[in-house]
Amino acid sequence: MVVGMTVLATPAQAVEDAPRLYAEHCAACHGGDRLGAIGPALLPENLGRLRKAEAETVIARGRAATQMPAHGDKLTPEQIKALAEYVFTPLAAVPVWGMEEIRASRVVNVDPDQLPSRPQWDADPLNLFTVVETGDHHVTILDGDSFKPLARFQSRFALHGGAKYSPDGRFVYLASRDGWITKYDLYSLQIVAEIRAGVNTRNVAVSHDGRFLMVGNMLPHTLVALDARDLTPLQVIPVMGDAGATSRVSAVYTAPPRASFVVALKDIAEVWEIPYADDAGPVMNGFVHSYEKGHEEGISPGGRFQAIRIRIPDFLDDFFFDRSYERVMGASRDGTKGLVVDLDIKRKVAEIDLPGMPHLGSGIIFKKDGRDFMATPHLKEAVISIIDMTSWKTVKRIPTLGPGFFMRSHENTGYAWIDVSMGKEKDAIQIIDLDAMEITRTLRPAAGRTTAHAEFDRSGRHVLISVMEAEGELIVFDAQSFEVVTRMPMKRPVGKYNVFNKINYSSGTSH
Ligand code: DHE
Repeated sequence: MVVGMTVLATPAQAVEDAPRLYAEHCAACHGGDRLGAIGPALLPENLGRLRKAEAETVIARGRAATQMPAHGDKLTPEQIKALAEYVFTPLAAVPVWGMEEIRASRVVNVDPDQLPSRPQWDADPLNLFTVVETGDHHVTILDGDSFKPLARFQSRFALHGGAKYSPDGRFVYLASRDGWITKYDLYSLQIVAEIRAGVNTRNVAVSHDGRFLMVGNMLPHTLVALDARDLTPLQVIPVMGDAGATSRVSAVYTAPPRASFVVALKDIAEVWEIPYADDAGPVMNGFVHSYEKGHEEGISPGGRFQAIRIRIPDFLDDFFFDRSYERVMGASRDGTKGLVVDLDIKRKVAEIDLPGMPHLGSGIIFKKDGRDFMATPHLKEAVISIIDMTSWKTVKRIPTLGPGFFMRSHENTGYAWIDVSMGKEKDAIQIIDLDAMEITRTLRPAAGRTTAHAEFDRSGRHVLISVMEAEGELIVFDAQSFEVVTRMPMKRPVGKYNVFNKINYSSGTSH
């Protein structure tokens, strides 16, 4: 039997044929090596949470608002299945993506010296939100007072993680799972430069002085330092342990009071700290040598960015810092506990009772009776844990309607907003009274639809929540009365990031 010009194959033949089918139908846009070209990389790591069944639908029907065409009239269901299987198969070897490839990928759209010195619009520049809409891979820049969009532009495929701002809040940096880093100017509403720093990237951090970006990669196993001004690559740092084993980067964070980047590693039981101050001086044990000579002269051989290794008794992920940034909490790989590592004395100093896979990265700090407490959701348990940040004891476990992903608060509110989207009641948002340490209200602003990820505006008066569906919306609440103020249709708005809260390192949001 024949469909179009294609002879129908048995499932086994289709699987055998997958590389040829890929070369014929996919390689032109996604790259012969599956590392991406005008289309995104097709590797299991980059496809993120796309399920195979969803991938089959995209191959058959195409993807709306992108250049991905439908192949359902050219390929049989078996062939489509085999292709989906093929793109979910890891590559046999870690691809090369070194300084040469990174440098060659850089696109500079505007000379940074030619950018206007003032915003080209009328709104509070510190009360903007960057909203990442993964439904059609766009970003909306939203005025946080009028709730009107200032701009909406196409992003790279599958942005992930928080948008990061320059310290003055003027530029926003975005990272895609495919390794693209985008620098966007909020004053003139345009992309300044882009660079592909990895094949599969975890996230990007911005130094507190705004000079450097550090990109953490899953593929290859590297960290990449960029000049924040125009994204010139400065240094590629191989992520390698003592015994020569390499590791994926779990995430890279900025520790402003220490003028350093702190790195969580997936496959090596170490925490890395990378100082970036000009007078960082010789760092302690375990230099990590890099491929490139230092961008600036006179700093340690091998490059400006040198990692200090702190050996720890477990693999740690998903970091959360105390206010001083001296102590970092991490979740153990088996998801049963947390560890506290002191970056000054360079060892584990406490263990925290935290079963159920805590999602520390979206935790918050709040004060009660003069003490700092940290609250975190859990990905696998319907509970919010409250930890005393002095004794590191879990002082309360607040039961919720389900396990959740994100949590938010603000200095001007006594409440924290959580989702329970990892459980069955995906449409519920719960509000915790932080003083009483109890749930005080449950909202269901979009019955039956996945609702998650809160972010406060600059003043703490409003809270924005996402309905994370293809035809989703952003819902604005009054933070005091919990009433809906307005709703805006959006295409799977995943995350939203307020400029003021981010650049001031609000204790109620992620950094
Ligand atoms: Fe995320 C942030 C890891 C799946 C939406 N996510 C982060 C960060 C890490 C991380 C390390 C912090 C980066 C930063 O901001 O600098 N995420 C992971 C995973 O390991 C996980 C579970 C599996 C994976 O696919 O990699 C995962 N994340 C998801 C999703 O499925 C989400 C809901 C939708 C999506 O688009 O992928 C998702 N992650 C987010 C968001 C943030 C994030 C919205 C930023 C949170 C913030 O407010 O700062």
